Amino acid sequence: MSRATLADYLTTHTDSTSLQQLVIALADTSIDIRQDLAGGALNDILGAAGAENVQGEEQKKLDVIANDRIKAALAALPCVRGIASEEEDDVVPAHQGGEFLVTFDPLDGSSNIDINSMVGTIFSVLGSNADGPLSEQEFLQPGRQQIAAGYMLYGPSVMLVLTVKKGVVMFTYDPQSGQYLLTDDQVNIPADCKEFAINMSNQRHWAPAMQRYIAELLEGKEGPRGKDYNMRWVAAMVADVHRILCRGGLFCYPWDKRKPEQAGKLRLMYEANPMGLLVEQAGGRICTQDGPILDIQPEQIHQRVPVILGAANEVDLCVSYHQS
Ligand code: AFP
Repeated sequence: MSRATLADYLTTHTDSTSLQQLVIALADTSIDIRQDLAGGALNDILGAAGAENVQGEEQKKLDVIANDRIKAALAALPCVRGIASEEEDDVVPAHQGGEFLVTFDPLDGSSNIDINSMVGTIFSVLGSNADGPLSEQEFLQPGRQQIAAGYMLYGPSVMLVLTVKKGVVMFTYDPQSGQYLLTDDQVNIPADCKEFAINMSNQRHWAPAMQRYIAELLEGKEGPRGKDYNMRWVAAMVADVHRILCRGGLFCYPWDKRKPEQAGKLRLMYEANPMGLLVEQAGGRICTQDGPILDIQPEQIHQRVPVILGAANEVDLCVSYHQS
């Protein structure tokens, strides 16, 4: 069976050759990161890098390696005006005449590296027609303005999941041909589900509305929802969202009263917005307790946000509990 390559898909779904080049460059870099991961301890990629990122989180060796690889690949493209990464303190200029800004989380779920479990790279592409020196301000666009978004998931197989705002498609890396081949062009998140993902160890710290919503799911058939729910938690948003794109479900990383001044754990520009575009393009929903994430006007590049995403009816119900 002959399958479309990533290049084939891009040629037929976007007129912008520079966007095509950008996505291909990210795809090529993911193959290098996959090589780093495949060797594990043999490649000396496990453990901490010995530094913290701007958000005070310990950087793993592979966070730094993946960040450097992606930064170098994007900086080589004249269409890229600037980049912002979860692992960089500030936005990084590339080419003044470039039309794209790229934000990325080079290695989401990095606590999974040392246990040989799933991790991924998440990216978002924004436009810019500014000239002069690059500023953080240019990046602060609501998620709905993204031009493209996606992720590469390093699991038993390596997958690239993409939206150029024409639905969501999944490619699987074929080591024999060295190509990403189209394996799913019907990605759809059903409006209802029977599976949720949340870090239950934080339950006592959530807002009362979130506690009520999850408690009702846990009551199963005997409770107000009248059905049993299953639970999963990979500790890598990229893998949890991938499962939801494959078989439906709900994912939450809610506000937590231990750090009331911190909106949530996940980053708006590197995680929530790109995943949000994918989820909405697949027919799902992504919100905070107050409303759609893709409408949020970002205030700063490393901003955090509470996240409720996946099956539309579940997201709506969860949000309604917060509003009532
Ligand atoms: P790291 O990349 O720093 O490991 O964080 C991953 C993440 O931001 C997100 O991908 C997970 O859903 C979440 O953290 C897991 O958080 P817990 O530590 O609460 O399991």
